[in-house]
Amino acid sequence: MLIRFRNSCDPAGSEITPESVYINRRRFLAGGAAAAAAMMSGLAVPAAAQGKAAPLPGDIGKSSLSTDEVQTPFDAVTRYNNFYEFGTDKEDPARYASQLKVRPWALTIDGLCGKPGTWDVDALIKANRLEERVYRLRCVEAWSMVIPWVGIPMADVLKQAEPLASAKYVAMQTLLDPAQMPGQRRSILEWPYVEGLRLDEALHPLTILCVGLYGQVLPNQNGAPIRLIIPWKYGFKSIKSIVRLTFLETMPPTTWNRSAPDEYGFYANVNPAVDHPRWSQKRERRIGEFFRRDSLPFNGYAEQVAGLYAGMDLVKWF
Ligand SMILES: Nc1nc2c(c(=O)[nH]1)N[C@H]1C(S)=C(S)[C@@H](COP(=O)(O)O)O[C@H]1N2
Ligand SMILES: [Mo]
Repeated sequence: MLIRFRNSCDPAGSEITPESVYINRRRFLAGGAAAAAAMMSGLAVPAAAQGKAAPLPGDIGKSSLSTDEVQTPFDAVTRYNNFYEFGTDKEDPARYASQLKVRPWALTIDGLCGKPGTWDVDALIKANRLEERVYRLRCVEAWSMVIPWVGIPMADVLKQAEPLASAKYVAMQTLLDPAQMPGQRRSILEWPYVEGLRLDEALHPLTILCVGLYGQVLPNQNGAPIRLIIPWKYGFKSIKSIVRLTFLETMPPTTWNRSAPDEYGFYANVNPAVDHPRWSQKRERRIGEFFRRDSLPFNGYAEQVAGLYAGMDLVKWF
């Protein structure tokens, strides 16, 4: 039997309305009490359920880079996910990611730098200043959320490794462990999931390594214990459960670009003027809302980041 795998962060034809209806119906059925119970339960703090979680430090700073838009409810943020290592359905990560052992966790930083090394993520959390960053995240599938992420500016972490002048890019890699990640037993994508940024994008003050959300330790389905959040690019750039960051001189390969180069470029900046070959990017649905809204260049962060791309043809470099 030939199954056409929908080879993408890809809305099925019927996808966009049903998604938000799904969330709304679930929330309606669940009711406030059940939703609150879910928040208090292990789903909210999967690492704690393993008995090893270092709770986030209490003094999480607020950031002037946060949006004051309405935040997407916690249950949508943690039950409607893309994390193909745990399956391709939006509910799969919440269902299966709790089996991932996220502590202790080693993050290696290597390549073109003066101080390569391996850091324990909890030590990294302790040693750095955490900030809450309320950012929009816009999926290439034309939906978006507003999430109070908690993270460390990526620049703070990268600078500790002392990148050399020859370093122009940062390659990033998710854990490869098919025993823990059932999706990796299928060749849906080439594993491990890899992403990359130009070094100036990685060092930009908006870019964070995220370790929590809604003031809590990052749930496994959202990419525990440490994942990227880069809010002006489509969600697939924000790689989860990172084990390695490597400074390179040349542009690294990226998973979705490898999988479908005509559909997913290296830059993947949110650009409503460049349609995906199979659907429009002009509008998006904020999860939980009924009417679609216009998508904004750079996901609304143009003022901060457009300068990074001065002189580039962003239709060619999509
Ligand atoms: N390792 C890995 N990282 C990933 C993905 C994935 O499948 N595997 N999906 C990406 C996509 S398409 C999106 S939209 C975001 C979703 O993040 P969230 O589930 O925390 O909202 O994670 C991104 N990071
Ligand atoms: Mo996505």
